[in-house]
Amino acid sequence: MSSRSHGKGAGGGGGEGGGGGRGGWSAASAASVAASRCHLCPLPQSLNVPRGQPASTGGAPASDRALAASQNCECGCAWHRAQAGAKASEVAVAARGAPSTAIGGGGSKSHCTNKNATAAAAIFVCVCGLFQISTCTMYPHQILLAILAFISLSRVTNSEDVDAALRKQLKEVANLEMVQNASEIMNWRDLVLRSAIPYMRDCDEMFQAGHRESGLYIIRPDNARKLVVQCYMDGCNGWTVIQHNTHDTEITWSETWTTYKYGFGNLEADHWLGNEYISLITQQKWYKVRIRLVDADGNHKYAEYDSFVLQNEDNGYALKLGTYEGNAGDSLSNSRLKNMHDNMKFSCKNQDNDRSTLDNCANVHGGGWWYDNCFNAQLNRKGGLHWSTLCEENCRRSVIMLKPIHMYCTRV
Ligand SMILES: [Ca+2]
Repeated sequence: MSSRSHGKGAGGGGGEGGGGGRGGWSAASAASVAASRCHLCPLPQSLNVPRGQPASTGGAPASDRALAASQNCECGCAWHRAQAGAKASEVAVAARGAPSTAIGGGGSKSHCTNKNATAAAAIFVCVCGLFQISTCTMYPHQILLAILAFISLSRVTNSEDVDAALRKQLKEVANLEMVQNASEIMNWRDLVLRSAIPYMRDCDEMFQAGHRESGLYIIRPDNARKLVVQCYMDGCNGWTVIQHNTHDTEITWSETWTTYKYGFGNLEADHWLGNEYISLITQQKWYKVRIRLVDADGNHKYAEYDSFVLQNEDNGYALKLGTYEGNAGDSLSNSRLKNMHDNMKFSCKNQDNDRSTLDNCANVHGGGWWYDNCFNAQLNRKGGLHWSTLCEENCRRSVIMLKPIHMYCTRV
C-alpha cells in the first residue's frame, strides 16, 4: 500500500524539488546554509558583472573562480548580488521561495551556492524523492493533509481492528457480509487506494491482469455493483466460483428467493454467489462451467458444459447449458434420465417453478435448484449432495465455477 501511495507523490515531489519553483522548506534551508558560508568566497577583483548575470557566466576572473573552487564555493557567491545592488531582503524572500526562481539554479537571484550545501540539498531532495516523501515541497496545509492520510492508512494496516476499518472502506462492495476476514481479499488495496482502473469483470480478467494466486477478489461485472468472489487460478485461466458445498456443511441451503438472488454463506467455504450476480456474469461473455465433485470414496471427478447461461430474474434465472464433457457423467442435460435440469427455471422454498404438480420440490428436498420433477442432480443441499451418475446423495464436495471460452489457451 505504501508504495502506491508514495508512488503517486513521487512525481510531484521530485518535480517540484528538482525545479525548486515553489521554494520549499528544504530549499530555503539549503540556501540559508549556502549563504552563511559565502563569506568563504573571495572578493571580486572585477566588479563589472551586470545585475542579475550569474557569476559562473559573468566576469569573475578565472583566478577568483579557481579560488572559489578551492574553498568549496561553486561560483561567485553573494558579492555579485551585493555589487549589483541586490538587497539582503531579496535573498531572504528568495530563500522563502515566494517570488524566487530556483535556489542555486542559475537565475537572476540567489545563485550563490556552496557545493556542500548544494550537495546536501540535492541529497535531501533525492532522499525525499527516493522514499517519495513529498513533504519536501509541501506547504504546511499539505503536510497536515499528508499526515492525516498517513494516519488513516496506518490505522487500516496496523490497528487491531483492521477488519472493521477495512469493512468501512469497502462498504460499496455488495456482498461483503459473505467474507469473514476482509483482509483476506487479495486486491482490497486496489479499492481502498482507488488505483484499480478499471475493475475486472470476472476472475479470468483478474488472472489475465497478472493475479496468479487463488483466493478472494473484488470484481465488478457489467451492470453490477462491486462484489467479492472466490477465484480459482489454475495457471492458465481464472475461474469464478459460484458455488461451494460440502457434505458436512454448516448452512441449511433452505433459503428464500431473495436470499438466493443475492447469495449467502461464506465465500471462503460453503456458499452460493447469488443468482443475480451469476446471471449478470454469464451475460457478459460466452462462459463454460465446470462442476468439480468428490464422490463418496474421495475420487475427484468433473462435469463440464461448454456453455453456461443463467437467464435474468424475469425468466426465473433459467439454466441454459451447452455440450457435456467430463468423467462424472451428465446429470443435468441427459434426456435419457428422468429429470432434465437444463432449461429449467430456478425454484426455492418460496418460489415454485418446478414441474411437479404435487409439490414444491424445494420444500420437499431442501435448497434452491433448477428442479424438474424433481431432480437427477442437486448440489444445493445440506448433507445430501446428489449427482445421479456419480453419487447417491453422498458426494463429499462440490464446486461450480465459470470461465470464459478462450480459443488461444489449450491448458485446462
Ligand atoms: Ca411444483
